[in-house]
Amino acid sequence: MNNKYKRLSLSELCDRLLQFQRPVVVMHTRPDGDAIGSAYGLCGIFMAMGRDARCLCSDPIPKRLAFLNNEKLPCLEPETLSGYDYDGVISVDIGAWGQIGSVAEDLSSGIDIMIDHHSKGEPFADYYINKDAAAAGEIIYDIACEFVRRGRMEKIDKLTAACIYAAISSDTGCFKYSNVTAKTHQIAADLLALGVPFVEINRFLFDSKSRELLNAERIVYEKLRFYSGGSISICAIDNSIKRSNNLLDEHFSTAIDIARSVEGVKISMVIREMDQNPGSFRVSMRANEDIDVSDVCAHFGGGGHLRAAGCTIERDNIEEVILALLERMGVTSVVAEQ
Ligand SMILES: [Mn+2]
Repeated sequence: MNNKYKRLSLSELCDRLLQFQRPVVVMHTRPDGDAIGSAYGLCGIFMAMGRDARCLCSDPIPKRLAFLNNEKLPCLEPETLSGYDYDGVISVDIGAWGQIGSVAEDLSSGIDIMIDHHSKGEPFADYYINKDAAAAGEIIYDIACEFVRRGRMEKIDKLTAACIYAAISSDTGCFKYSNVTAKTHQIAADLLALGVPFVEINRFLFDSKSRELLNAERIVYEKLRFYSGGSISICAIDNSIKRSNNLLDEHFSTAIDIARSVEGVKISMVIREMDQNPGSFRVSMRANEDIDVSDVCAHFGGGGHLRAAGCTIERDNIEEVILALLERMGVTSVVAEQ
């Protein structure tokens, strides 16, 4: 790892956080439940300590996850950042500078502290990275506990607890992925004891579908292709499919779960052309076994975890993206199987 930046212990991290009165907490582009829940959770902690904190994201919060947003934990619009008076920037759930997105240019003094749980990636600020944490939300919980222990806040309020719970539940697929540890469940138990409305949160996260999402899933079932004796599944969604069905990228959020759910599949991929950026394809990859998919993604400039990773690939069309990925993975027959 780059030693230009300092690795912080949890205690040092908390010392540093206390230096901020009006921090901005930035999350990655295309924010997921962990990014949003962790950022809101950290803002909630700052607010509980009498500070003023704001979340920031280059992309809008998806409608599906909007239930985590509310008046108490306000989000800055990217275009208002330059006029906003802040005294520090903390990134959560961001493993690489490139994942900050367009707001990176407006962050004049860069990032002060990086809080993350991804196993690969270059620190771009003094950092606290816990690779054993199933979600950035687990780290936010540890931070909250440290401040309670120090008497900086009385307890974790219900809203902050809900955000942290949602972050963890989101990144663990409702506590069923391989990243879950005994500690994950212990934290969840602590949060439940604080009165977190886990039924509602998990229903919003996993069991609630808009008509658009349902329509997108129908397309995913139709489009799913298989390679390498059925061990690789790929769903490719370009802008023409989205346009002709009146759908956006965010509606395909469950495509990867469908792709990975098929019997015999070891590696699943969803490739989506970006709504605003034709020719740019976002790849999500999952392994059902201990196969390092982050390696393949790293080759294309992305990264992530052993069994869950992503990258962005620029090509003329989506078929070329598929070919590039299959080639990198050493798949010899690039004809989709029936
Ligand atoms: Mn995460």
